[in-house]
Amino acid sequence: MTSTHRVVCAIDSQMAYALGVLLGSLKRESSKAFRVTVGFLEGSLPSRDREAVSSLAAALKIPLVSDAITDPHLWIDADTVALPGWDRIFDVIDATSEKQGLVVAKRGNSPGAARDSMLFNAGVLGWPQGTRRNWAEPLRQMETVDTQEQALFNELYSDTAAWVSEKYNTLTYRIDQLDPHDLPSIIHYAGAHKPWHLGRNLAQNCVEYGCPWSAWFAAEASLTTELTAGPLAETITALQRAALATGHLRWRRDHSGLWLVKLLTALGPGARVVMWCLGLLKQWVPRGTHPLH
Ligand SMILES: [Mn+2]
Repeated sequence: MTSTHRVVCAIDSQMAYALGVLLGSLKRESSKAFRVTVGFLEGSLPSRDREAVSSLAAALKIPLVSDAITDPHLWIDADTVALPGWDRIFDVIDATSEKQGLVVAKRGNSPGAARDSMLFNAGVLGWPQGTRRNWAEPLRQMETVDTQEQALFNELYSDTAAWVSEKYNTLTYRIDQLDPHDLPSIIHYAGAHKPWHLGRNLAQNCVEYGCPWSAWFAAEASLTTELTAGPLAETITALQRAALATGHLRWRRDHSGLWLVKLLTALGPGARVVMWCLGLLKQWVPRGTHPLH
């Protein structure tokens, strides 16, 4: 049994602000103390961002650590938000054996899940006590895919893993299919377009409709209310502005949401008219995949 929960994630400069909002939500909704390890590739996180993340963590009273990880921990993508009950997953991690190797969340049988053959999404992973399986050789033998580490973990662990409810890694397009009496504890904004790409003057529809992005905007509002009174106000504003400009546009179908969000944000005040027109079509568009509702 671990005394302090451990959470691990990795970011580059594109995800610095997202991590700030996630840290705030983890802290607010935690039931006991935890520490966070943030990984980054050499050269991918300027010292300005490293300092910003460190000062945010310090202000939130979250210990940041950076040593090699041998003890049980929760891996979490920075494009997630924590909601009440998120740290109950540690009960399962503590009860999972080295033989099982990994704790993963179920994926629903939605059309979205059929996009690839992977049994679990790697955005939230519970690593139990014990040594990890050798990944170098399997990785060499695998064909190259878009989400390589996800394919690798599926290959290595899906036969033995301990499974938890989808509520610990709720992909946004699944929101409509969930049990309203068993709400998500972690929402994962997988996909190219993210809540922080949307100009906040356009967030209103989404918040009123209670779309999955509204949970992220609520976490952002809590963080800024909590921290902008102090010396971090400028840091947060700078991170927020930088985050708005992140995201690489590509000519691919799964980037259509990002194109829409970028276009609306660039339009400024005129975007409201466009959104009203597009809103007429929204009953045919699944929730959680765009800012229209
Ligand atoms: Mn992700």
